[in-house]
Amino acid sequence: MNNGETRLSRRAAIQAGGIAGLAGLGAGALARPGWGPSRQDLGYDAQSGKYVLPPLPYAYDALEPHIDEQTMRIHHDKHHLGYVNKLNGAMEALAKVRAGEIDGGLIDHWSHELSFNGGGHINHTLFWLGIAPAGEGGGGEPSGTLAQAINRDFGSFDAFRGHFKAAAGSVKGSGWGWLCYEPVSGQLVVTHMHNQENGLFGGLVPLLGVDVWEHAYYLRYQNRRGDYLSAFMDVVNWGKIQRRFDEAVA
Ligand code: MN3
Repeated sequence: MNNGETRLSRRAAIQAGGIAGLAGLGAGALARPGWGPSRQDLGYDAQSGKYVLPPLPYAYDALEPHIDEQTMRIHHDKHHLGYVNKLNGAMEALAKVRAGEIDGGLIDHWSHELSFNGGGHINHTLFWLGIAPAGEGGGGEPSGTLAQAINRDFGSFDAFRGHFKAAAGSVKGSGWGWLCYEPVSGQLVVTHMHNQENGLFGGLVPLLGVDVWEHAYYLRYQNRRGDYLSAFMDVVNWGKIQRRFDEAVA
């Protein structure tokens, strides 16, 4: 899966480009992995310099009956917006700390606010874009190189599906289940993360995430997290996940 030539040429370009090359790498890293064509779609408005709540790419009721309209409205418009607002607030507060306007002893508090709400914002953005209504890409099974990689690394799609659901289902409290690309070994891995931890900072490239905080399913599924996870698998947008995978291994 790894293309050593591409990696080498990219490294050579960075070395040749010096600081400009590093800046280019930063922009590339921001754009990975297939989150959308623009920063606006990723939840960042470069003009205002603020993180923003990206609109859903489908109607609130489009995932019925798998994920209900009321849950989608509350989850997107209230919960996700809360992460965005608190992420912007943390960035502003940290700037004030640097300017000496706020007690430097609050770095610990604002650093936690930054990582928690930053993770929450990115996780949710990936979540909304990783699912789709039936007939518009949602459901079914992956094909192409992603299917080959899943078969190679998990044995079969059914084995992956069981592993993914078990990892997400066994989160203690609130968190996320993830399918990720692990760039050191070049393998796909399934893992779970607690609260709003974000594997981007650990080098994992997230491909498919499922929110297992109770706000993501409790209205329709109550304590039956497994039923929610089965329904989630019926709305996965495998075409989008394939594009994220393509960019991760490029
Ligand atoms: Mn959530």
